[in-house]
Amino acid sequence: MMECEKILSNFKIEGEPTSIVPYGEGHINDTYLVTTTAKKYILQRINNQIFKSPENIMKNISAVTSHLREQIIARGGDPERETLNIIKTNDGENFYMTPDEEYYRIYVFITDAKSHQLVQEPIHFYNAAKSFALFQRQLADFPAKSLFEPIPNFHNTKVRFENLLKAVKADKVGRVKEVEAEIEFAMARKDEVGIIVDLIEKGDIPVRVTHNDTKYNNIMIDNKTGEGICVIDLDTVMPGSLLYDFGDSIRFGASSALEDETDLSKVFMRDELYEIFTKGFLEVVGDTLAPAEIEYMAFSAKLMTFECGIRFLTDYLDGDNYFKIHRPSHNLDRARNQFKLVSDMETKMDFMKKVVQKYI
Ligand code: ADP
Ligand code: GN1
Ligand code: MG
Repeated sequence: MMECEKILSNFKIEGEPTSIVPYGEGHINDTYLVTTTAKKYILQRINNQIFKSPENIMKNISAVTSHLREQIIARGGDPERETLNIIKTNDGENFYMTPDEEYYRIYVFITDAKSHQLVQEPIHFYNAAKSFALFQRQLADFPAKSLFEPIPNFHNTKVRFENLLKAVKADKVGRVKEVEAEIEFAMARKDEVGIIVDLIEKGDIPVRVTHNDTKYNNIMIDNKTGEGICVIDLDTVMPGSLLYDFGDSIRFGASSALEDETDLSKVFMRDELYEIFTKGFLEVVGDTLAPAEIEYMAFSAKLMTFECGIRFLTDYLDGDNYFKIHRPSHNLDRARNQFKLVSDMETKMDFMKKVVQKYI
Protein backbone atom coordinates (compact mmCIF):
# COMPACT_ATOMS: atom_id res chain seq x y z
CA MET A 1 0.00 0.00 0.00
CA MET A 2 2.79 2.36 0.98
CA GLU A 3 4.61 1.61 -2.26
CA CYS A 4 1.44 2.11 -4.28
CA GLU A 5 0.74 5.38 -2.52
CA LYS A 6 4.21 6.57 -3.43
CA ILE A 7 3.51 5.67 -7.04
CA LEU A 8 0.15 7.43 -6.99
CA SER A 9 1.75 10.62 -5.68
CA ASN A 10 3.43 11.00 -9.07
CA PHE A 11 0.12 11.30 -10.91
CA LYS A 12 -2.38 14.13 -11.16
CA ILE A 13 -5.23 12.29 -9.49
CA GLU A 14 -8.12 13.95 -7.70
CA GLY A 15 -8.68 13.40 -3.98
CA GLU A 16 -6.75 11.38 -1.40
CA PRO A 17 -6.36 7.62 -1.95
CA THR A 18 -8.49 5.56 0.43
CA SER A 19 -7.91 2.07 -1.02
CA ILE A 20 -5.83 0.24 -3.60
CA VAL A 21 -6.83 -3.34 -4.40
CA PRO A 22 -5.78 -5.87 -7.08
CA TYR A 23 -8.41 -5.92 -9.79
CA GLY A 24 -9.57 -7.79 -12.89
CA GLU A 25 -8.54 -11.03 -14.54
CA GLY A 26 -6.10 -9.97 -17.23
CA HIS A 27 -3.27 -12.39 -18.04
CA ILE A 28 -0.60 -9.77 -18.64
CA ASN A 29 -0.48 -6.57 -16.59
CA ASP A 30 -0.91 -6.01 -12.84
CA THR A 31 -4.12 -4.07 -12.39
CA TYR A 32 -5.37 -2.23 -9.28
CA LEU A 33 -8.55 -0.40 -8.48
CA VAL A 34 -7.71 2.86 -6.75
CA THR A 35 -10.40 4.67 -4.82
CA THR A 36 -9.80 8.22 -3.68
CA THR A 37 -11.98 10.63 -1.75
CA ALA A 38 -13.00 12.05 -5.15
CA LYS A 39 -13.20 9.17 -7.68
CA LYS A 40 -11.98 5.79 -8.91
CA TYR A 41 -9.02 4.99 -11.10
CA ILE A 42 -7.34 1.97 -12.67
CA LEU A 43 -3.64 1.75 -11.87
CA GLN A 44 -1.58 -0.67 -13.96
CA ARG A 45 1.95 -1.91 -13.87
CA ILE A 46 2.76 -2.55 -17.49
CA ASN A 47 4.40 -5.93 -17.97
CA ASN A 48 7.69 -4.84 -19.45
CA GLN A 49 8.95 -8.39 -19.88
CA ILE A 50 6.28 -8.68 -22.55
CA PHE A 51 5.98 -5.08 -23.68
CA LYS A 52 9.60 -4.18 -24.18
CA SER A 53 8.94 -0.50 -24.77
CA PRO A 54 6.19 0.77 -22.45
CA GLU A 55 6.99 4.29 -23.58
CA ASN A 56 6.04 3.51 -27.18
CA ILE A 57 2.97 1.57 -26.06
CA MET A 58 1.77 4.65 -24.22
CA LYS A 59 2.46 6.80 -27.30
CA ASN A 60 0.25 4.43 -29.31
CA ILE A 61 -2.52 4.48 -26.72
CA SER A 62 -2.37 8.23 -26.37
CA ALA A 63 -2.62 8.77 -30.14
CA VAL A 64 -5.38 6.20 -30.61
CA THR A 65 -7.51 7.43 -27.70
CA SER A 66 -7.13 11.06 -28.86
CA HIS A 67 -8.39 10.02 -32.28
CA LEU A 68 -11.29 8.07 -30.78
CA ARG A 69 -12.09 10.95 -28.45
CA GLU A 70 -12.63 13.33 -31.39
CA GLN A 71 -14.97 10.87 -33.05
CA ILE A 72 -16.90 10.23 -29.83
CA ILE A 73 -17.37 13.97 -29.31
CA ALA A 74 -18.40 14.44 -32.95
CA ARG A 75 -21.17 11.86 -32.58
CA GLY A 76 -22.32 13.34 -29.26
CA GLY A 77 -20.96 10.53 -27.04
CA ASP A 78 -19.29 10.75 -23.62
CA PRO A 79 -15.50 10.68 -24.08
CA GLU A 80 -14.96 10.02 -20.36
CA ARG A 81 -16.71 6.65 -20.61
CA GLU A 82 -16.44 5.59 -24.22
CA THR A 83 -12.68 5.47 -24.46
CA LEU A 84 -9.76 5.08 -22.08
CA ASN A 85 -8.55 8.33 -20.53
CA ILE A 86 -4.92 8.49 -19.47
CA ILE A 87 -4.11 10.40 -16.30
CA LYS A 88 -0.89 12.37 -16.70
CA THR A 89 1.97 12.34 -14.26
CA ASN A 90 3.00 15.51 -12.46
CA ASP A 91 5.60 15.93 -15.21
CA GLY A 92 2.93 15.70 -17.90
CA GLU A 93 3.93 12.18 -19.01
CA ASN A 94 1.63 9.27 -19.86
CA PHE A 95 3.38 6.85 -17.50
CA TYR A 96 5.65 6.85 -14.47
CA MET A 97 8.86 4.85 -14.28
CA THR A 98 10.02 3.89 -10.79
CA PRO A 99 13.74 3.99 -9.88
CA ASP A 100 13.87 0.21 -10.46
CA GLU A 101 12.35 0.60 -13.91
CA GLU A 102 8.83 -0.54 -13.32
CA TYR A 103 6.29 1.24 -15.49
CA TYR A 104 2.94 2.44 -14.18
CA ARG A 105 -0.01 4.17 -15.81
CA ILE A 106 -3.40 5.33 -14.61
CA TYR A 107 -6.72 5.41 -16.42
CA VAL A 108 -9.98 6.92 -15.37
CA PHE A 109 -12.16 4.10 -14.03
CA ILE A 110 -15.16 3.51 -16.28
CA THR A 111 -18.15 3.72 -14.00
CA ASP A 112 -21.47 1.88 -14.12
CA ALA A 113 -20.07 -0.81 -16.37
CA LYS A 114 -18.35 -4.19 -16.02
CA SER A 115 -16.12 -6.46 -18.00
CA HIS A 116 -17.41 -10.04 -17.92
CA GLN A 117 -15.65 -13.38 -18.26
CA LEU A 118 -18.70 -15.03 -19.83
CA VAL A 119 -21.59 -13.72 -21.88
CA GLN A 120 -24.66 -13.49 -19.67
CA GLU A 121 -27.19 -12.23 -22.22
CA PRO A 122 -26.74 -12.80 -25.97
CA ILE A 123 -27.71 -9.17 -26.58
CA HIS A 124 -24.57 -8.10 -24.67
CA PHE A 125 -22.45 -10.07 -27.10
CA TYR A 126 -24.26 -8.51 -30.04
CA ASN A 127 -23.54 -5.10 -28.52
CA ALA A 128 -19.90 -6.08 -28.00
CA ALA A 129 -19.69 -7.04 -31.68
CA LYS A 130 -20.95 -3.64 -32.75
CA SER A 131 -18.47 -1.91 -30.44
CA PHE A 132 -15.45 -3.92 -31.55
CA ALA A 133 -16.44 -3.31 -35.17
CA LEU A 134 -17.02 0.39 -34.53
CA PHE A 135 -13.61 0.55 -32.89
CA GLN A 136 -12.08 -0.60 -36.18
CA ARG A 137 -14.25 1.62 -38.24
CA GLN A 138 -13.32 4.66 -36.20
CA LEU A 139 -9.66 3.87 -36.74
CA ALA A 140 -10.02 3.39 -40.50
CA ASP A 141 -8.55 6.85 -41.13
CA PHE A 142 -5.91 6.61 -38.40
CA PRO A 143 -2.36 6.72 -39.83
CA ALA A 144 -1.40 3.07 -39.34
CA LYS A 145 2.26 3.69 -40.15
CA SER A 146 2.60 6.00 -37.15
CA LEU A 147 1.91 3.11 -34.78
CA PHE A 148 4.71 1.29 -33.02
CA GLU A 149 4.40 -2.52 -33.19
CA PRO A 150 4.21 -3.57 -29.51
CA ILE A 151 4.82 -7.27 -30.11
CA PRO A 152 6.10 -8.20 -33.56
CA ASN A 153 4.34 -11.11 -35.29
CA PHE A 154 1.64 -11.03 -32.63
CA HIS A 155 -0.94 -12.81 -34.80
CA ASN A 156 1.48 -14.39 -37.21
CA THR A 157 0.21 -17.92 -36.70
CA LYS A 158 3.10 -19.34 -38.74
CA VAL A 159 5.60 -17.82 -36.33
CA ARG A 160 3.50 -18.95 -33.35
CA PHE A 161 3.60 -22.48 -34.73
CA GLU A 162 7.38 -22.31 -35.24
CA ASN A 163 7.68 -21.17 -31.63
CA LEU A 164 5.75 -24.23 -30.53
CA LEU A 165 8.10 -26.47 -32.51
CA LYS A 166 11.09 -24.77 -30.90
CA ALA A 167 9.61 -25.25 -27.44
CA VAL A 168 8.98 -28.93 -28.16
CA LYS A 169 12.55 -29.35 -29.34
CA ALA A 170 14.03 -27.53 -26.35
CA ASP A 171 11.74 -29.28 -23.84
CA LYS A 172 13.09 -26.87 -21.23
CA VAL A 173 11.18 -28.20 -18.26
CA GLY A 174 10.66 -31.81 -19.34
CA ARG A 175 6.95 -31.54 -20.07
CA VAL A 176 6.90 -32.79 -23.67
CA LYS A 177 6.16 -36.40 -22.71
CA GLU A 178 3.05 -35.23 -20.87
CA VAL A 179 1.55 -33.41 -23.84
CA GLU A 180 2.11 -35.72 -26.78
CA ALA A 181 -1.59 -35.78 -27.65
CA GLU A 182 -1.74 -31.96 -27.73
CA ILE A 183 1.40 -31.73 -29.85
CA GLU A 184 -0.12 -34.23 -32.26
CA PHE A 185 -3.32 -32.18 -32.40
CA ALA A 186 -1.30 -29.11 -33.31
CA MET A 187 0.87 -30.91 -35.87
CA ALA A 188 -2.22 -32.25 -37.65
CA ARG A 189 -3.22 -28.63 -38.39
CA LYS A 190 0.15 -27.27 -39.48
CA ASP A 191 -0.98 -26.71 -43.08
CA GLU A 192 -3.53 -24.14 -41.96
CA VAL A 193 -1.28 -21.83 -39.97
CA GLY A 194 -0.17 -19.76 -42.96
CA ILE A 195 -3.55 -19.18 -44.60
CA ILE A 196 -4.31 -15.70 -43.30
CA VAL A 197 -0.74 -14.35 -43.17
CA ASP A 198 -0.21 -15.50 -46.76
CA LEU A 199 -3.39 -13.75 -47.92
CA ILE A 200 -2.21 -10.57 -46.19
CA GLU A 201 1.17 -10.87 -47.86
CA LYS A 202 -0.49 -11.31 -51.27
CA GLY A 203 -2.57 -8.20 -50.65
CA ASP A 204 -5.89 -10.06 -50.72
CA ILE A 205 -6.57 -9.21 -47.08
CA PRO A 206 -6.02 -5.52 -46.27
CA VAL A 207 -4.02 -4.36 -43.29
CA ARG A 208 -6.08 -2.16 -40.98
CA VAL A 209 -5.59 -0.69 -37.52
CA THR A 210 -6.89 -3.43 -35.27
CA HIS A 211 -7.20 -4.12 -31.55
CA ASN A 212 -5.73 -7.63 -31.62
CA ASP A 213 -6.99 -8.72 -28.21
CA THR A 214 -10.77 -8.62 -28.51
CA LYS A 215 -11.60 -10.87 -25.58
CA TYR A 216 -15.05 -10.29 -24.22
CA ASN A 217 -13.45 -9.16 -20.95
CA ASN A 218 -11.72 -6.36 -22.85
CA ILE A 219 -14.98 -4.53 -23.35
CA MET A 220 -16.97 -2.70 -20.71
CA ILE A 221 -20.66 -3.56 -20.76
CA ASP A 222 -22.88 -0.80 -19.41
CA ASN A 223 -24.73 -2.01 -16.30
CA LYS A 224 -27.96 -0.29 -17.25
CA THR A 225 -28.19 -0.41 -21.02
CA GLY A 226 -26.13 -3.55 -21.76
CA GLU A 227 -24.29 -1.61 -24.49
CA GLY A 228 -20.60 -2.25 -25.17
CA ILE A 229 -19.66 1.11 -23.81
CA CYS A 230 -15.87 1.04 -24.11
CA VAL A 231 -13.19 -1.10 -25.71
CA ILE A 232 -10.29 -1.36 -23.24
CA ASP A 233 -6.85 -3.02 -23.06
CA LEU A 234 -5.30 -1.10 -25.93
CA ASP A 235 -1.73 -2.38 -25.52
CA THR A 236 -1.81 -4.39 -28.73
CA VAL A 237 -3.47 -1.88 -31.05
CA MET A 238 -1.40 -2.02 -34.24
CA PRO A 239 -1.74 -2.77 -37.93
CA GLY A 240 -3.38 -6.17 -38.41
CA SER A 241 -6.31 -7.93 -39.99
CA LEU A 242 -9.94 -7.42 -39.19
CA LEU A 243 -10.10 -11.20 -39.07
CA TYR A 244 -7.87 -11.23 -35.99
CA ASP A 245 -10.43 -9.15 -34.10
CA PHE A 246 -13.43 -11.06 -35.36
CA GLY A 247 -11.83 -14.46 -34.77
CA ASP A 248 -10.50 -13.68 -31.32
CA SER A 249 -13.87 -12.33 -30.21
CA ILE A 250 -15.53 -15.60 -31.17
CA ARG A 251 -12.78 -17.65 -29.55
CA PHE A 252 -13.41 -16.15 -26.14
CA GLY A 253 -16.93 -14.79 -26.13
CA ALA A 254 -18.82 -17.47 -28.06
CA SER A 255 -17.42 -20.21 -25.84
CA SER A 256 -19.82 -21.97 -23.53
CA ALA A 257 -17.24 -22.00 -20.73
CA LEU A 258 -14.35 -20.12 -19.21
CA GLU A 259 -11.02 -20.27 -21.02
CA ASP A 260 -9.60 -22.54 -18.31
CA GLU A 261 -12.58 -24.87 -17.80
CA THR A 262 -11.13 -28.37 -17.38
CA ASP A 263 -14.34 -30.35 -17.87
CA LEU A 264 -14.10 -30.39 -21.64
CA SER A 265 -17.62 -31.74 -22.04
CA LYS A 266 -18.70 -28.24 -21.01
CA VAL A 267 -16.57 -26.53 -23.67
CA PHE A 268 -18.05 -25.83 -27.08
CA MET A 269 -18.90 -22.92 -29.34
CA ARG A 270 -22.39 -21.60 -28.67
CA ASP A 271 -23.94 -21.37 -32.14
CA GLU A 272 -26.39 -18.64 -31.20
CA LEU A 273 -23.56 -16.50 -29.82
CA TYR A 274 -21.49 -17.01 -32.96
CA GLU A 275 -24.47 -15.96 -35.04
CA ILE A 276 -25.41 -12.89 -33.07
CA PHE A 277 -21.82 -11.64 -32.92
CA THR A 278 -21.40 -12.11 -36.67
CA LYS A 279 -24.63 -10.21 -37.26
CA GLY A 280 -23.57 -7.26 -35.08
CA PHE A 281 -20.05 -7.14 -36.48
CA LEU A 282 -21.20 -7.20 -40.11
CA GLU A 283 -23.86 -4.58 -39.49
CA VAL A 284 -21.10 -2.14 -38.64
CA VAL A 285 -18.23 -3.09 -40.98
CA GLY A 286 -19.86 -5.44 -43.52
CA ASP A 287 -19.78 -2.79 -46.25
CA THR A 288 -16.00 -2.35 -45.94
CA LEU A 289 -14.94 -5.99 -46.31
CA ALA A 290 -12.77 -7.35 -49.10
CA PRO A 291 -13.93 -10.66 -50.66
CA ALA A 292 -11.14 -12.62 -48.93
CA GLU A 293 -12.14 -11.18 -45.55
CA ILE A 294 -15.68 -12.42 -46.07
CA GLU A 295 -14.49 -15.79 -47.25
CA TYR A 296 -12.20 -16.36 -44.27
CA MET A 297 -14.28 -14.95 -41.42
CA ALA A 298 -15.55 -18.30 -40.20
CA PHE A 299 -12.10 -19.83 -40.58
CA SER A 300 -10.52 -16.95 -38.63
CA ALA A 301 -12.50 -17.93 -35.53
CA LYS A 302 -11.01 -21.38 -35.67
CA LEU A 303 -7.52 -20.11 -36.50
CA MET A 304 -7.45 -17.56 -33.67
CA THR A 305 -8.61 -20.26 -31.26
CA PHE A 306 -5.95 -22.63 -32.53
CA GLU A 307 -3.32 -19.90 -32.29
CA CYS A 308 -4.24 -19.14 -28.70
CA GLY A 309 -4.17 -22.85 -27.91
CA ILE A 310 -0.65 -23.25 -29.28
CA ARG A 311 0.48 -20.13 -27.41
CA PHE A 312 -0.77 -21.62 -24.12
CA LEU A 313 0.86 -24.94 -24.97
CA THR A 314 4.15 -23.24 -25.89
CA ASP A 315 4.12 -21.33 -22.62
CA TYR A 316 3.48 -24.55 -20.72
CA LEU A 317 6.48 -26.16 -22.43
CA ASP A 318 8.62 -23.09 -21.78
CA GLY A 319 7.88 -23.21 -18.05
CA ASP A 320 5.07 -20.61 -17.83
CA ASN A 321 6.94 -17.39 -18.50
CA TYR A 322 4.30 -15.45 -20.39
CA PHE A 323 0.70 -15.81 -19.21
CA LYS A 324 -0.15 -15.42 -15.54
CA ILE A 325 -0.99 -18.79 -14.02
CA HIS A 326 -2.79 -19.70 -10.80
CA ARG A 327 -1.99 -23.44 -10.77
CA PRO A 328 0.84 -25.48 -12.27
CA SER A 329 -1.30 -27.00 -15.04
CA HIS A 330 -3.05 -23.75 -15.88
CA ASN A 331 -1.55 -23.19 -19.32
CA LEU A 332 -2.06 -26.84 -20.25
CA ASP A 333 -5.69 -26.67 -19.11
CA ARG A 334 -6.15 -23.57 -21.24
CA ALA A 335 -4.51 -25.20 -24.27
CA ARG A 336 -6.75 -28.28 -23.99
CA ASN A 337 -9.77 -26.05 -23.62
CA GLN A 338 -8.89 -24.09 -26.77
CA PHE A 339 -8.22 -27.28 -28.73
CA LYS A 340 -11.62 -28.63 -27.70
CA LEU A 341 -13.17 -25.45 -29.09
CA VAL A 342 -11.19 -25.85 -32.31
CA SER A 343 -12.52 -29.39 -32.73
CA ASP A 344 -16.04 -28.18 -32.13
CA MET A 345 -15.67 -25.39 -34.70
CA GLU A 346 -14.32 -27.88 -37.24
CA THR A 347 -17.60 -29.80 -37.07
CA LYS A 348 -19.51 -26.52 -37.50
CA MET A 349 -17.57 -24.85 -40.30
CA ASP A 350 -20.41 -25.13 -42.84
CA PHE A 351 -22.84 -23.54 -40.43
CA MET A 352 -20.32 -20.82 -39.58
CA LYS A 353 -19.79 -19.94 -43.23
CA LYS A 354 -23.53 -19.88 -43.90
CA VAL A 355 -24.03 -17.42 -41.05
CA VAL A 356 -21.50 -15.05 -42.64
CA GLN A 357 -23.34 -15.31 -45.98
CA LYS A 358 -26.64 -14.68 -44.25
CA TYR A 359 -25.55 -11.36 -42.77
CA ILE A 360 -23.14 -9.95 -45.33
P1 ADP B 1 -4.59 -7.09 -19.11
O1 ADP B 1 -3.76 -6.57 -20.24
O2 ADP B 1 -3.78 -7.70 -18.04
O3 ADP B 1 -5.68 -7.97 -19.61
P2 ADP B 1 -6.60 -4.98 -18.86
O4 ADP B 1 -6.19 -3.64 -19.36
O5 ADP B 1 -7.49 -5.78 -19.71
O6 ADP B 1 -5.28 -5.81 -18.45
O7 ADP B 1 -7.28 -4.76 -17.42
C1 ADP B 1 -7.67 -5.84 -16.60
C2 ADP B 1 -9.08 -5.64 -16.14
O8 ADP B 1 -9.20 -4.40 -15.41
C3 ADP B 1 -10.12 -5.53 -17.25
O9 ADP B 1 -10.57 -6.78 -17.66
C4 ADP B 1 -11.22 -4.72 -16.56
O10 ADP B 1 -12.03 -5.53 -15.72
C5 ADP B 1 -10.44 -3.78 -15.66
N1 ADP B 1 -10.21 -2.46 -16.30
C6 ADP B 1 -9.18 -2.09 -17.07
N2 ADP B 1 -9.27 -0.80 -17.43
C7 ADP B 1 -10.41 -0.32 -16.86
C8 ADP B 1 -11.05 0.97 -16.81
N3 ADP B 1 -10.54 2.04 -17.44
N4 ADP B 1 -12.20 1.09 -16.10
C9 ADP B 1 -12.72 0.03 -15.43
N5 ADP B 1 -12.16 -1.20 -15.44
C10 ADP B 1 -11.01 -1.38 -16.13
C1 GN1 C 1 -3.84 -12.11 -23.10
O1 GN1 C 1 -4.12 -9.30 -21.65
P1 GN1 C 1 -5.27 -10.22 -21.84
O2 GN1 C 1 -5.52 -11.11 -20.70
O3 GN1 C 1 -6.48 -9.41 -22.29
C2 GN1 C 1 -3.02 -11.99 -24.36
C3 GN1 C 1 -3.91 -12.29 -25.57
C4 GN1 C 1 -4.49 -13.69 -25.45
C5 GN1 C 1 -5.25 -13.77 -24.15
C6 GN1 C 1 -5.78 -15.15 -23.89
C7 GN1 C 1 -0.64 -9.13 -24.84
O4 GN1 C 1 -4.86 -11.13 -23.11
O5 GN1 C 1 -3.14 -12.23 -26.75
O6 GN1 C 1 -5.34 -13.97 -26.52
O7 GN1 C 1 -4.42 -13.39 -23.03
N1 GN1 C 1 -2.44 -10.67 -24.47
C8 GN1 C 1 -1.16 -10.51 -24.81
O8 GN1 C 1 -6.71 -15.12 -22.90
O9 GN1 C 1 -0.44 -11.45 -25.11
MG1 MG D 1 -7.38 -7.57 -20.75
